[in-house]
Amino acid sequence: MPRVTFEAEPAPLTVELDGAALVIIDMQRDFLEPGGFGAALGNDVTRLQAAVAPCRDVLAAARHLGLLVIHTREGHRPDLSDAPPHKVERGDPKNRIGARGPMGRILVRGEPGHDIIAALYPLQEEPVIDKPGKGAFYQTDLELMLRNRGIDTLFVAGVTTEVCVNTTVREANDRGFRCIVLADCCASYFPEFHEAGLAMIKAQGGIFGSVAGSQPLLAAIAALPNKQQRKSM
Ligand code: TIU
Repeated sequence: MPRVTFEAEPAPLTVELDGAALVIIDMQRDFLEPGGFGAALGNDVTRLQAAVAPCRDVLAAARHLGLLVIHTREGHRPDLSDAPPHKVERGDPKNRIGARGPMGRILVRGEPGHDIIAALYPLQEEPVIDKPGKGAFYQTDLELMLRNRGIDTLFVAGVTTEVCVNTTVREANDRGFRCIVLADCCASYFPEFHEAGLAMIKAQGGIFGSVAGSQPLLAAIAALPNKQQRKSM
């Protein structure tokens, strides 16, 4: 696969696409649609909609290129044996993790609300990581999957910017992965936390990673010669 160069903060980047994957964090009905976990926490879930179209465009480009795409979902086993009691106990008992809502039991694997939204639904061959925590590396086989494929760079998208995206990026950074957070492909229930979440990643020379818009990346991908042209170069 070719390499792309595009604008990013704190500095422009060149990425060998062979060593890169797109990781889409928790674009689940439970966070984006009314009646799920996000709404149960008292949030305005419509705020996350802004990330859907940019994610869809990057996902389409990644699929076209043949880039590894990994989806994650936050949630727990139906018996909640993997849910820390202190996590479950937070919030109104009628509305907490495991309670029954309009999309099934809140944040429970296998329930309609736990699934990924239709617009970004994984293809059969795209791995889906079910994670019990906010970070995608905690108690999952994500790291093994990335190392087995020689991946060292992650394009990160999803929700929410300051919670699962930030936690995952911090985990990835400590494990030696380079993270490029796609700003408009992420969203938060709190616009100010979205901005702060991105600022924290790219500050201090990119202390946790880089932040880029999806447009510069997509433009760089669109400018790539196609396979046939590459062969004759
Ligand atoms: N509440 C909130 O902002 N986020 C989460 O609980 N999980 C994720 O970010 N996926």
